[in-house]
Amino acid sequence: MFPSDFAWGAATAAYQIEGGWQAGGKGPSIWDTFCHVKGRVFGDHNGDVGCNSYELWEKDLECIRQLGLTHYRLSLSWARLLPDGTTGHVNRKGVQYYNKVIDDLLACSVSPMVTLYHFDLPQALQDQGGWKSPKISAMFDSYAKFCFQTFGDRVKLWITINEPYVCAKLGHEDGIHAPGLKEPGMAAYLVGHNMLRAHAMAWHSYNSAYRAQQKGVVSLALNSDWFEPSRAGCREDVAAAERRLAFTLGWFAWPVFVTGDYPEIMRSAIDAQSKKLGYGGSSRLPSFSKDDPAILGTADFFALNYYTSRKVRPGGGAGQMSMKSDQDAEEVLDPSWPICGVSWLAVVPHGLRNLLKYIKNSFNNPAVYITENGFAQTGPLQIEDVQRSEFYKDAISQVAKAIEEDGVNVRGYFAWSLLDNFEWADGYSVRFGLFNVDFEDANRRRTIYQSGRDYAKIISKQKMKSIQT
Ligand code: GBH
Repeated sequence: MFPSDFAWGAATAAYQIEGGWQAGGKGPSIWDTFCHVKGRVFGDHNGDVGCNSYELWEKDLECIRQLGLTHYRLSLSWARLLPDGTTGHVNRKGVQYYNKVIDDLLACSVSPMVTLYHFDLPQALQDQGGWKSPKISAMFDSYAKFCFQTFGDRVKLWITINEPYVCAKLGHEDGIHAPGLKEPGMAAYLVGHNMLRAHAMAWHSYNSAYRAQQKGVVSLALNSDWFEPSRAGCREDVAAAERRLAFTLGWFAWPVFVTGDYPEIMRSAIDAQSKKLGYGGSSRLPSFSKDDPAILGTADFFALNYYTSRKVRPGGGAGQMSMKSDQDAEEVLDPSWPICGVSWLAVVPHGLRNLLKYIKNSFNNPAVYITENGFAQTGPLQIEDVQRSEFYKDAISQVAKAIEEDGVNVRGYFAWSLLDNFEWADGYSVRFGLFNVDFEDANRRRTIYQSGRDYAKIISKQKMKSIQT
């Protein structure tokens, strides 16, 4: 049984849907720069136009209403609001755009959940060192305060940073996301560190200056797969799966929810590997100092993005300076976990329930919002997307079990995504939407998928139940 005030939502992110990359005074972001270099993104696709939500917001609102969502998760484009990244110059048209989105949602009784940062750093700040620079945390804090001040009278659910793991690792270790840096085993830890500082500063700002009046809640959205030992009960594999989880979820959740510092497993593994490789410098995993904001306790709820699961055993990246080598954990595909759609997404519904149970037990039983969960389509367009319907049905029934049988305090579920959109390195070749978007059509026509209709049915059934009881 879902609580009567359960949030039934869908999510998007600014760069993936808005387009209007230069419209109305917007400054460039690192994703604009990244996509405009050939050979980086599938088919050299980019988000210049995207779903054109900058001009077609009202079409998105129709989709939201058609699904019967109680909540909509969107992100703000930092460079649309503050073109050079600083509050020295505020772009009024950007403020107007988001004001309209927020006001329209509220007029339709849909609550906004707003992410301040979903991968799209203003290029002007990248030019000053980006997330590797110690200056970035204070800059993010100013931006966050500006947003709380401007929109916080109406927005009550805030996410500071979406998936610091992905920004750090894919953007600075693998180089497959903007800003496209490949500095394995080094930059990602520094970026993660600065993201934690930035998040904590913004939370403290909200807590001391806005919370009393605005009465909202603030967290950061953490992605994690569920990890299981490759050979059940094999001690080495169990330990490898634990390390893999610590390096993904623990990296950020441990400091914020448990100790104020990184998991011990992570610290000792990185130190040991540094020694082995004869790396003489100071630890590659930075330490928090007295001058840093307190990290512990800087989340009012747990925001989880879950997509898939992996089996794990020791090994991988041997002898290299890399996160994989630090973890000594290799992922193995389980043949019984079907992969359909995008290559990385093995469908493992029970992984969601296990992860929720793990979060309850490891992080002191927090209120949890599943801020993303979804399934992709590739190849020929299928509007009757039976597999995705099944995916959502199974995922939601796992959430119900987590609530009823495991006592996890799940407060909401957001499908990724409302619309087919720019899927980062995969461009438009991977479709995550509950609505199809025709990217050949100048009007970017939206058409509901069968999975969208089925999600709408689930929501309306749950709303009826909550009225009856
Ligand atoms: C989310 O990340 C993002 O928040 C969202 O913007 C995105 O659209 C959505 O997922 C769907 O991808 O290609 O083998 O290197 C989820 C975490 C981590 C999942 C990176 C895909 C790529 C694996 N993602 N992973 S690989």
